[in-house]
Amino acid sequence: MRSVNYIEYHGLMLPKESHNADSLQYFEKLSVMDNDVIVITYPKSGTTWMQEILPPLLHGGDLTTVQTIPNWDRVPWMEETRASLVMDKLHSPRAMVSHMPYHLMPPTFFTSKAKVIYVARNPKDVSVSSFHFHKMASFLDDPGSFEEFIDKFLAGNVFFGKWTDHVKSWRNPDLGDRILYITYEEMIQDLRGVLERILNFLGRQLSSEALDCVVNNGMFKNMKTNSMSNYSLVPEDIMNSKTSPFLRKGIAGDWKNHFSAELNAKFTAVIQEELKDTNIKFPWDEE
Ligand code: PPS
Repeated sequence: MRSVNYIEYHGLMLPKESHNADSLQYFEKLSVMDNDVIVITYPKSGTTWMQEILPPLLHGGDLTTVQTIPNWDRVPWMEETRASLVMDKLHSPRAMVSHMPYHLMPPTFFTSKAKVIYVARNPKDVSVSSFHFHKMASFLDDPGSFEEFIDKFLAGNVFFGKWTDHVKSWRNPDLGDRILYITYEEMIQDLRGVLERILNFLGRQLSSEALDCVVNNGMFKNMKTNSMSNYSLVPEDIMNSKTSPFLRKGIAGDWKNHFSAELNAKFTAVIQEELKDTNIKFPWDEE
């Protein structure tokens, strides 16, 4: 909390660049609607990817908003400063994203029937992606060395706190069948299959041709060239893509290029310990 770059919200560090008292008050008072679709992610887990694929899935395959509206206004973060400016402009059903843990969601979320898509990613790859993001984003603390950053990550001294707390909070049984759990790794392996699961969960259909277009548009190499999704609209003094592009590698397993054997053992032990009293299992557990 000591850094000038963050404000504290219920014990979480949030970047001042995109969060303030007004945006958090807006978040708390937000009227969540029954047909809203909310994507929940711990940062660096596939948020931007979902901002790319959800609008055409919800709107008959139409790619117009993906080609004309920046991702942060197209599928806004509920807690960020842009939310109050764009929320009323969203087409129904609205799609929005949030990095918040379950217990901090606004009161109307709990009384609504809004559906939730939770995207998880191997925390080792999340930490690598976050490390590079901290280097390129001037509004975040300098990450220090990779090893130093991993210590902060494991301790939860990073924006939105500990990865394990986030994952655990969203396993709340009260969510019932309102929530669909997917992983970044499944999207890498079989994007079409994941999109079909999402359509099924949302009770929607798309023609095979329209789905092909959504898949194609959501491919990493195509998102890289979409100025509405690659953060090139952000001034270089805020996000310096020469240091590291926002859409950096877009792969699963890049952690293997960053972790020593010792660091890997330490990381695995901490995560396992913090999840040991849960029944949460992930495809990367055996790696
Ligand atoms: S943020 O800052 O929380 O919104 O970041 P987020 O969008 O959640 O995560 C950024 C990482 O997601 C990768 N990404 C993709 N990977 C594969 N395919 C597609 N289409 C795609 N879109 C975004 C992005 O490259 C970041 O991961 P890294 O590992 O840094 O490349």
